[in-house]
Amino acid sequence: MIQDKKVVFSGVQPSGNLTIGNYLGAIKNFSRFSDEYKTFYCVVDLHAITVRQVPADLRRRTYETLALYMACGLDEKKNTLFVQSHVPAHAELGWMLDCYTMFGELSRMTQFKDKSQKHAENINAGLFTYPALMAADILLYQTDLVPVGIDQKQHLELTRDVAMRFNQAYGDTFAIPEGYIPTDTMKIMSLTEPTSKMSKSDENQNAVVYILDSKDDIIRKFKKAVTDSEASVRYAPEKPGVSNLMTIYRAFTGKSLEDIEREFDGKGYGEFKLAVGEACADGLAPVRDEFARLMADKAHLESVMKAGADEAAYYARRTMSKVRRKIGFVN
Ligand code: AQP
Repeated sequence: MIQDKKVVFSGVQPSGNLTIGNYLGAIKNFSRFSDEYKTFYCVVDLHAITVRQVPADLRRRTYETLALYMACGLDEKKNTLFVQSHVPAHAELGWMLDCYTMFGELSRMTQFKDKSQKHAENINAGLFTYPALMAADILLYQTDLVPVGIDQKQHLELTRDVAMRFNQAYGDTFAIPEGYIPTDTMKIMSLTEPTSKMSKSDENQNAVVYILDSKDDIIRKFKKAVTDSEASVRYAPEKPGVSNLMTIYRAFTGKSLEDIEREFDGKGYGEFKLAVGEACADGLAPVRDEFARLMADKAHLESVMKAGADEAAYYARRTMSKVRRKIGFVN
């Protein structure tokens, strides 16, 4: 709680071009909190370097992720928009929380297991302790609510455990955050392997729809999406490809699953996939236009980053002085 408002915090890694999974699972929901909550939305660049990044790409994507936040409706006057590495308290609290997070807990994180398989040549300590840094991101701002996709649920539960452990040892220090996981779009799946999550770092470009893809590319990717041989538009666990496309269509049109089944009753997958592609491309068109406008004014993006970091640092300092005192560091 800050002043009399509850606090929302969330972040996205500038580790690739953002996908409609990032959009529907996270960013699209951010702006609904702007009026009633004190909101902190962060570009989590420290997290991104747990996987090797090309420096110039990381820098460009950091600007792009901030611009996308704004293009998706986050007004910089109503939300604190900033870059994680601009507020050193994240790394500082991250280290401290490393010391209150157990090896066994971190070993159970499925994202660590997945990413260490995917990046077998670079299983670094940061990849392993990533959840303690994420806990620091959230706990620094006395966060009440964290809007994320379902893949982050396990990290969020660990954040709560670490906060409770710390509070138990030293008395009330951190607010205990809750997740806000959208029921309809909590996990958008890959278009080519619909039993795996759609991820921005997927090497198969056809598996992923990026927020900034052109209309033609979006339609082409949906046309190629893996479905099944039954040729009926029906939502069912044994039809992961079709169910995923229905989820995406529902998110962009607001239609119910029953309406969608009726709409495509007796029609082939070709027509259905084209409709999904068009709805998605049309839904994203305003975001793409606004993004282009924002990216043309880098100085403005830099002033937003700077003001956001100043504001975030102010709140972070309040938590850090409490934490330092409780741990026993000399002031
Ligand atoms: N497919 C998805 N469906 C719903 N939500 C998703 N999110 C990610 N993918 C999906 C949500 O987007 C937010 C930001 O994610 P992140 O950048 O912190 O990293 P991530 O979860 O690891 O996302 P990616 O796209 O899979 O990135 P890479 O490939 O770099 O690992 C989070 O709220 C996440 O839940």
